[in-house]
Amino acid sequence: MEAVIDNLKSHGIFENKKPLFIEKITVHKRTMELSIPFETSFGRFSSLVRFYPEIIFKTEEGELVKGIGECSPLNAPWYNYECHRSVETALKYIVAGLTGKDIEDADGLPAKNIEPVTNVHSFVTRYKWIVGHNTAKCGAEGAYWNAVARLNKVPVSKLWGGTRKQVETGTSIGLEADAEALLKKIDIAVLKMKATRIKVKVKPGKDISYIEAIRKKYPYLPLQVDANASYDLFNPLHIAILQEFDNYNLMMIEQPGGNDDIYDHSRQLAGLKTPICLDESILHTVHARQAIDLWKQYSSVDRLIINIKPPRVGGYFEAIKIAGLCNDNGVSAWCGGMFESAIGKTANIHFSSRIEVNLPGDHISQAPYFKNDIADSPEYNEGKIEVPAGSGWGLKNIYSFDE
Ligand code: OSB
Ligand code: MG
Repeated sequence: MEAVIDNLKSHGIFENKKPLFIEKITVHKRTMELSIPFETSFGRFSSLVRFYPEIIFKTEEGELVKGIGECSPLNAPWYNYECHRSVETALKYIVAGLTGKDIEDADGLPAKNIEPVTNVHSFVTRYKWIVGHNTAKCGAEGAYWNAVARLNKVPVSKLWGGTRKQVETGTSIGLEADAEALLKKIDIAVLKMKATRIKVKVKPGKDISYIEAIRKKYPYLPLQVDANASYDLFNPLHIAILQEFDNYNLMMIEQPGGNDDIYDHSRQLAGLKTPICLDESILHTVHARQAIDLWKQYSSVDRLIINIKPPRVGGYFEAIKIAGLCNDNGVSAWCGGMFESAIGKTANIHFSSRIEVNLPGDHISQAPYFKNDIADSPEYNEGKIEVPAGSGWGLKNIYSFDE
């Protein structure tokens, strides 16, 4: 398969040509309480730290425009190697790169005579040299797009070639102590939220009996499971469980095997009817292309699904490229979440307005994600969420960053 090209036009993405001078970068930090503590196979958490890179740009005419993005790490390196501590450090390098300064001198103000940025490549190039740290990079790129959209008085989705006015929304439910507790949450998601589909976390020992209980009560519910890398694809007992999932008409099994594995997923599970969804192991377009190649060789493309999370792949342009690649090859794609607060979730919703994102995303929770969110979220109604039409992210109220 050929490499994916970086040409913005061919991906239907707006190319900003106006020189934008970086005036000042400020990174806001905010700790927020989750409304409902969340448990997965890798850990349990009740509060999260979010970073909001804010960039003030100046046009050649002297107009000032502000953009804000979000970085949404977890508290420890559970899901990937990133955590809020690593993001805080990586952001210092990103700010240094963007402002043309050494890390020791990076104060958010630009170096003398530094060139303006124009399109997203010219922006991203300043920190592309940093290996990894995708969650940190995503927040910086978000600030860029937010500013460009506000300058042009259009919603970000328009710059990204998104056409949906609303996107289908599912919900992710964490591990519960027993099937009864899980069913209580399923009831809320089905009856009260009317989520388009439900995803439940599973791990060895908390799997078949839970799914069985759900299916008994809701035989036709669009249902999928997420294992967060908790099964060993070379353990016959684990393989037997994964094969048993085939009896429950699941939409997909998300990342059952190794956190950084693509190859063994493609081969060891080739016999399953249920599609395999990759989350943790797809960090960029090259991984997506390699996964598609492997599924073509050992399985088939209709059994591969990719969960595209902009923070995991280092930004929105990369996410759009992966979505296009999936679509070109008959692979379904959807946008998962990282417990983003309102800015990050809204960015994901704008991304999901692209037609290639063809399965419901994780954009809502049983209760508002946070007790003290940073802004009011877009309107949700019976499984659908509005893609904001206002300029920038289109958020109505962004509250103070001060805690
Ligand atoms: O694996 O999709 C995941 C949350 C944090 C880290 C990883 C994952 C998740 C979720 C929740 O499943 C998604 C959300 O509602 O934001
Ligand atoms: Mg996942």
